Amino acid sequence: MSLRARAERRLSVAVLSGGVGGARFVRGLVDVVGAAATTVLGNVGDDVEVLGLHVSPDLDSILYALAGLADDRRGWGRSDETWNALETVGSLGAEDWFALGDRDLGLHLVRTQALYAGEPLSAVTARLTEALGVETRLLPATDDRLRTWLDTPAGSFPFQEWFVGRGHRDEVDAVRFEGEHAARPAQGVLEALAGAELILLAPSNPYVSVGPILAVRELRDALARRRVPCVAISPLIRGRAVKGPADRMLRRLAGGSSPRHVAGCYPGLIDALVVDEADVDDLDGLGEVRPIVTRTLMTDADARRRLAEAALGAVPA
Ligand code: FO1
Repeated sequence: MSLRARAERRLSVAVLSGGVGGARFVRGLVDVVGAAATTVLGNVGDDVEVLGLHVSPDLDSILYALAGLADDRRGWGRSDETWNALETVGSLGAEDWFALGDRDLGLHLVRTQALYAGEPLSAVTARLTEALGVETRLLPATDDRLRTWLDTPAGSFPFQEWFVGRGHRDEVDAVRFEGEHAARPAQGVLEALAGAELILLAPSNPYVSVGPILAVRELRDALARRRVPCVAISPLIRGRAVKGPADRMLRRLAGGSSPRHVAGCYPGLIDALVVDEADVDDLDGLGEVRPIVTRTLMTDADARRRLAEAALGAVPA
């Protein structure tokens, strides 16, 4: 079956995704298979409470990307943003290290109020998605509190304190997920995995973006029991991350940053790994994981679509 026919048949896809790279990839995927056929399972391990507001950066990166509201250059937050509220916060001597723009703030206000009133994160997310005209289903991996912590030589930090506050400068000795034992998949997550004809792991950091999603035990078990192909897209090219600390983390925690080290982050969970053309001579040690070689840098909409099509190619005709 050609890629076009596959897309026209609306192959149903579940994609596990972190923020920046994942959001770009999801845009390409939705272009190819359509919004109705796509369910995104988003990371909440880097959620943070700022100035009393609940911020879900990865869900928001995906939401803004699909709504056409994302700031593509910055990679997070909204385009056409202003920072008046943050300036006021700073001038009052309060916490301004985590930059919330004026437009972005509106969304955090609505989400926080709903959570405070007892609405689950998945329900608020569905409402926000609908209000922004996004047809793709976006589900947090869990409605329960799950927070990523990094153990470093300088101490242990919650994700955003390490990532933004300290500019992820500290090497990471271990990644932990507070709340992982109690976290249950959000409503719709297991059904999305069971109904998918293809499961994708977006080109996101395996440790701090996909890792917290897989820390939800029932979700991980469902993935391990899958009857459909699961394909990861490597976020690295020639062992280097396009953005962020994934390469340094892999070298320190896995002993290297080649395709086999990326695949090693997902033992028993993936059938294929999409790698960049530049890595074609570095495919040893993948074992049962089939390499799919293509250009992985998502420079524009065409490149995003081509990458999604390459991953879709893992489904037998
Ligand atoms: N990233 C930064 O590097 N600095 C910031 O001040 C910052 C603020 C911020 C506010 C809202 C939001 O949704 C994301 C924000 N991010 C910021 C991005 C975020 O820290 C990370 O990109 C993700 O958590 C990792 O996927």
